[in-house]
Amino acid sequence: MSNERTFIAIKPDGVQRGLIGPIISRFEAKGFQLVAMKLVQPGKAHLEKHYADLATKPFFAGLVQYMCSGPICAMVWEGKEVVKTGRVLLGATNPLASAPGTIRGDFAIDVGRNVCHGSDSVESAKKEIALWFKPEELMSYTPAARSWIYE
Ligand code: DAT
Ligand code: MG
Repeated sequence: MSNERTFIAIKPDGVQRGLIGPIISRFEAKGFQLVAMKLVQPGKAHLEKHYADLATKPFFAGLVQYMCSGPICAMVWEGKEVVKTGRVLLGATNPLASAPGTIRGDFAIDVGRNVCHGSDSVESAKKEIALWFKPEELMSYTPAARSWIYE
């Protein structure tokens, strides 16, 4: 199915460091399709909900504080296996362990400043998209290059 969707976010450090363009470029160049995008600073309660699975971790409070520290570029990308492949484009959670050529591998050093977020399963992508976007903010369109990307 080429209509799988994932939630990708450029975190406050990525926005402040001018990495919105380079990060979007990698998803575009791969052939994935942008279906929603906005710059938002949604606040503590929203970020606690987004990272609810990590609530018991010792780094949770610091993580939420960092995510609240500036605007986030929230996006939805669509394409065949985009959830799994999106995370490959991002690289390992700890940037020091991320392969060169990945976003975190090329642009980050500390795990607490790893510039981007990507959903880890189709199920969590659905939850995250519903948390960050209203249905009418998600675009449905056929990209002109579609038949040059998919056989
Ligand atoms: P990912 O963002 O790769 O899905 P995750 O969901 O396990 O990783 O964790 C969410 C974020 O929390 C991660 O991007 C950075 C932060 N984080 C994870 N593990 C951490 C740790 N051991 N120390 C500090 N921050 C951590
Ligand atoms: Mg995660």
